Amino acid sequence: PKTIHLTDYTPFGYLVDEVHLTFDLDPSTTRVRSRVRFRPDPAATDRRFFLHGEQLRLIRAAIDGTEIDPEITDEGLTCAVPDAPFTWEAEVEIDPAANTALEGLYLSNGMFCTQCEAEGFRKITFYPDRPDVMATFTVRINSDLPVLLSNGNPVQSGPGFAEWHDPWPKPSYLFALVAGDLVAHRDRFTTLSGREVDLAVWVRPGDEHKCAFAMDSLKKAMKWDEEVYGREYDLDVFNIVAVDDFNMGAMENKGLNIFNSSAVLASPDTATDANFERIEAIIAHEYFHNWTGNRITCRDWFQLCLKEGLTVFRDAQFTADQRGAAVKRISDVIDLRARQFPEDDGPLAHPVRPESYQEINNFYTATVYEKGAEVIGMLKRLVGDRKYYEALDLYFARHDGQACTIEDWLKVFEDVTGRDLTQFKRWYTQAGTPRLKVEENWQDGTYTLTFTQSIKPSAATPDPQPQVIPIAVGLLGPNGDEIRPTEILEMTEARQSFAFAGLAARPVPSILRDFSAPVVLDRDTTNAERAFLLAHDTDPFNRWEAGRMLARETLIDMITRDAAPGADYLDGIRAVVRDDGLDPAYRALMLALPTQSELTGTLHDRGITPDPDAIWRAHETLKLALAQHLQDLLPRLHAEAQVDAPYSPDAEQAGKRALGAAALGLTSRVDGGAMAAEQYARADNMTLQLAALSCLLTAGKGEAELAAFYDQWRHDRLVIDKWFMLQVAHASPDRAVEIARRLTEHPDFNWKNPNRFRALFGALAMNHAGFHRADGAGYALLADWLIRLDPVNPQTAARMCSAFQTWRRYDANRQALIAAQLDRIAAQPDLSRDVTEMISRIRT
Ligand code: DPP
Ligand code: ZN
Repeated sequence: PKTIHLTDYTPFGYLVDEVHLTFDLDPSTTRVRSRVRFRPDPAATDRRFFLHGEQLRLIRAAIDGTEIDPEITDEGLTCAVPDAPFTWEAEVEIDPAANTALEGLYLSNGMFCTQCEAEGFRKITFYPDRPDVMATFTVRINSDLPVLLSNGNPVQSGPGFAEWHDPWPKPSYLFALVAGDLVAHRDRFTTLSGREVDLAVWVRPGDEHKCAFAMDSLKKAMKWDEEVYGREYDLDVFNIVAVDDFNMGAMENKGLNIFNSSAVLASPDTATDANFERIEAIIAHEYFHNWTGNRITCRDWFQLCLKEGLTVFRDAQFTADQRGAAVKRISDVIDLRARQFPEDDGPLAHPVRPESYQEINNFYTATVYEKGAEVIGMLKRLVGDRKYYEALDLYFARHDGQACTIEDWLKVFEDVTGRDLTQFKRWYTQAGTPRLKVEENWQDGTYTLTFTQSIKPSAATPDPQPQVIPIAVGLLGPNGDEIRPTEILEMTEARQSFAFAGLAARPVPSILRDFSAPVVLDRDTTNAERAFLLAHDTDPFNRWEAGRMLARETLIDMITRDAAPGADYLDGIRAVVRDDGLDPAYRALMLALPTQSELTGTLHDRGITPDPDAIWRAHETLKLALAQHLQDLLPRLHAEAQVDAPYSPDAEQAGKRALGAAALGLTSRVDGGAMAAEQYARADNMTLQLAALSCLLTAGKGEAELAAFYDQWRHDRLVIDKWFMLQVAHASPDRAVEIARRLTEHPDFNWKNPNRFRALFGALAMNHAGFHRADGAGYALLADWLIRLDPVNPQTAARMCSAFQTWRRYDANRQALIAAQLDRIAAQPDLSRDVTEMISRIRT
């Protein structure tokens, strides 16, 4: 496959004034007629006329009404065109029913739908399918299906057809079409300036009762974006459609967001609190794209973080406002460490703005999204809130209607603040997680912190240079009082000192408060000091972090020197979780341990080869020790989950249930699952039901409940996904692969459905010791199924390859076993570009 480079960017030679599309829908022979007004772009120099197009059967093409015979390849077509404005017309035939890759126009349960980001529109018709070509679209859909939707506002409709017009110029990746037998959950929203917007969530009949929460989230997001960013909606309608077969979470097509049904459908009996929170966040995310992504889009796909990093940052702000900033921040950092740090630390490392790719679908990564959002958080910390919003106002004013770059984005901050962001830009251009080593000095009332930053060289960034790191620091006195409130130290050198003078006693530092930069902090300290911070830190993030680090060091001592769980950790956690003045959601987070795969990262950093079985055993031992240490408190903590009010997925109730679930998890380690069985029997919502079933499975029980659960929910696809996931996720390491293998033979294992495939194999990859079984059976099973999935759905297959990305951390035996599977995958004939690229990057 060929490699595309950022430096090769050249503008398209033509501007597009308008696009007219007509669809005659048919499952296997859909006709698409296009009429496009092109004109030479006076600013461009390259006048080659190339239209992307893949898997299209050209019926006819014409320029200004004259039929032509273009030169067609696998990738598109070229032909001679006039040196003046002209009208391009084409008619193509496509086969949505055969489209299992779920990219372009495809069928899902009899519903026509589209996914065009990043490069799916070229599977619908011939077009300059690149984000810097923006045009207004008018779409006519001919079909007998009852609901026919496209972007923008409805123009007219009648029996067998509907016409839509989108007045906002957009790139083709934001095109969408939906046709099917759908029902709407409707509402209205009045914007700040009085525009009346008709809102609808479209679902398959039978799912109507699962839309209310998504609708409510949408209205909250619309209001929030007006209040916080001054951004108003700009069409008369906003439609959301739930689709069962979807590669991503959701897609921000202009005025017609298409969602994976898992990211929109929820009712208390079928969705957990975590599902509700995720839905609220994704609805907001896609809605926020209307300004950060759609009105202002990306010049090319290297700039993906321009819209994704910013939109993730915005949805995180929204969730923090809805549900509490500390808990949201902690959850995001847990996620960043679980998904982005391993990526940045391994063979898939790439900058937030990559410089080359073979298949852009492989770059919808945690680095582009989550680290991209962290970079914006740092920028906001460095310039302050007021300047941040001033810069955003300028961004919207200056670039509305444009396709932009990271340079454009940084320039608005430079113009508003007068700062030079040349060095800051390295966050976008260098791969790798900076490591921040801390040294301390105390002398004559002055406390000095010296930081050394370093980034491990990688293929993407062989010679890393120092970055700008905002380090939020506060100081505590010996009695636990805060003696210096948080301030931001702005580190720019490779090694740099910051002094705090006039102190009466040596302070205890609280460094990197609120996780002010996505770095690994490396500081020699004692568990006693961690326990002190766990008891006293005023920064809720760092207080949690102190507990997390205590847990980590406890586990590492258990793994490496067979130590017993220490009192610093057990007593420290006990004091926090018994404090009823603290938010239950926060206390629930305190009870979780660093994940087993996270521990492999720490061990690897310290030059110790991680042993998955030893890590698993330490985890089990520490959970048991914690359960015993907290035994008298657990019934009370568990009782928090029994709220008297009717079920609501709000933060307050969800936090109580999270604490209850954490307590139940520990209790099950000492009562053999008795309390979990009781909760299962009584559960009247999915959160309680699933928590109970998970505990039973972990305790090696729950066979009857598992069968009953299946019978109860066999007709609900999203719940059956959970049923698959649960059994593998909570299997003991020696059984996980066998259970997964057995489940692949289950009649409900519809492996072509991405949610179902991910439920099973995502859970296997997450069952750390199970997946990394010493005989390699886990690797072989996953490889078998990646090979099977690749010809059907390369995008989802490629995504799952990342289960192997940390392979170099393990022992020689496991490395050899994984290498053999990677080589077996790579040797498959006709392997997709997606998987080829992933395997070759991982294998190096
Ligand atoms: N739909 C994906 C997202 O919203 C890609 N744009 O992030
Ligand atoms: Zn997005």
